[in-house]
Amino acid sequence: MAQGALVRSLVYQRRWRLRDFSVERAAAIARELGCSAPLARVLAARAPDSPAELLNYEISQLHSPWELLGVREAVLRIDRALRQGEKIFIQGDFDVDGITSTALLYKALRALGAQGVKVDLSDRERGHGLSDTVIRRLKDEGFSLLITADCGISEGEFIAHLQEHGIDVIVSDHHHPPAKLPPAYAIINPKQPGCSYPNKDLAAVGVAFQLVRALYEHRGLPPQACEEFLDLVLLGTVGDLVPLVRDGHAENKRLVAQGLRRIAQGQMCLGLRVLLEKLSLDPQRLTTGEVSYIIVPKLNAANRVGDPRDAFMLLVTALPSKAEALAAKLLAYNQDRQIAQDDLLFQAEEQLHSQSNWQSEKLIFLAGQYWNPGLIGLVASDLAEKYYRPTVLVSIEDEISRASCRSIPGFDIIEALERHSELFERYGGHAMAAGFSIRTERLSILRERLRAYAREVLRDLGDPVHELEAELSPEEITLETYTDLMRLAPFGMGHPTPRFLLRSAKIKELRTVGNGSQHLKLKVEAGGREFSAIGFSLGEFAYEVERAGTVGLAFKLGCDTWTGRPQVQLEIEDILEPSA
Ligand SMILES: [Mn+2]
Repeated sequence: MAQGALVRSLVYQRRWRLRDFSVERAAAIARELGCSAPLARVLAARAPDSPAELLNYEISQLHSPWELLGVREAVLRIDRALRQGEKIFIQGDFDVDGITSTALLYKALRALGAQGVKVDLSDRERGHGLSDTVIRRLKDEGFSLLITADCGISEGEFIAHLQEHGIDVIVSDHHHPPAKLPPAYAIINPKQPGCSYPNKDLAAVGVAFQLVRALYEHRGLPPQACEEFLDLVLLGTVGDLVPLVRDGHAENKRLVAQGLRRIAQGQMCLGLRVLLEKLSLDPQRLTTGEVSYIIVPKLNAANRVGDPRDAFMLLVTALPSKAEALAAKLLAYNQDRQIAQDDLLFQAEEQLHSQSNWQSEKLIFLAGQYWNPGLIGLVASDLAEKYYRPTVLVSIEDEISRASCRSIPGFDIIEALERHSELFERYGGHAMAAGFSIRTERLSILRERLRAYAREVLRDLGDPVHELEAELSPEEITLETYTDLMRLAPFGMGHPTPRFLLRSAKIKELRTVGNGSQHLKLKVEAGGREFSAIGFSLGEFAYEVERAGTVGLAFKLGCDTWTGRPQVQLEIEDILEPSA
């Protein structure tokens, strides 16, 4: 299998491609950094021009917050508000990025002595961002400064109105800016035109963190003073699915690594400590996988089936009894969420399979009366992954319906929506995930237009192609290689755990293990060596694998500590045709 060539899975509808990288560059990296050949191959593929960047966690290497356009105006305005004792209002979004940004700004302003800081979180009924109710409250209660967190960039009208009434607005956001920016006092958004901040992928909590770093510096506080907020930065950054690494730039990964380091040292907010305890997660070994699959869903369950303020309060409370009660509440919300999500997924698939041409359409578009707007995004994700199609799920309501969209690589969903912007009441989001509200009578025209556009853009869409990072020879499959590769951790969005190719392995022993025989446990032989391997969720393919005899393996390198003595283990992702 040459670089770039495709090989087929023997058990799934998937194709695999061996990633391109320069062999010479990999050799040079191994020499320069004194690392193993396998690690050098991964670095040559992911960051050929800045390999050391991926191994660097120094917090001092974060970009200067002053590079954010608008941050100077914002800092001076907040400083004035603090000195004059103005009432400050924070409007935050309701998801985990929104509540962590809001909690971060709230805690920082309080730490700087602000007295009358008040917070509002959007909810699904009112939609993201500002609302008439909030605006009335700001005027009635005499607020003179509003700071947004993870919202605001698309709210020109509200913001114009506030500015006219003498309330200054500072927008801190990271969503895709509209063509016409809001007339705010200051806008901080790395994606806005003219902003030279190099990391365009900051989560909103990263934007809030940089704003606070600049504010602290301006007020003469030591830089370390901001580090207490890194637990929040970790949660929001992982929770919002922003890439940890892009084009060799790794600021988000650095923020996440620092958050994990602080938590491992026991430094985190009380609410998170209590939640970790309830979930039996060990702070010293916390991984990004646990954050995204275990912790974030609990914090988000509050906005999906309960009240997002419960999740926010958990992150800011200093009272142990309150933290206990709130964490318990989040776990209960999460159970409700799980049941309701399964039910909605079932309904959605039933509708999909009843559509006459569903298999040939390139975009899934489903709509149901009063589907829970808090769950349509999750189910859209499930469907987009399962059917490998961009997916739009609409909750049909009387006049205005709401929808969530999830996409696949090669189809920029926010761009697709933008082409029909005249149809929407509101819309916003990113390339892979977006949402909109629309007059219900326009749904059918939108469906036809989006499908037509998808047919064009995704004309050649085949089975998904997955990437193999590099090949490993049997001699390279060792504990030392595993340890060296772990220098790349933490892994996550845009920076996955490397997956390798072993060209040809002979199945020596095979059995199914786990509840319902869902996993495969194997002994394989390659190059005269024997390795143990585990294939999670591959149990149902035991017969095919045994019959194949000799196979190729797509795998991650793992470490088995079960016997007490750590041993290298192949974590099999897929069983491939053997390749020469
Ligand atoms: Mn966000």
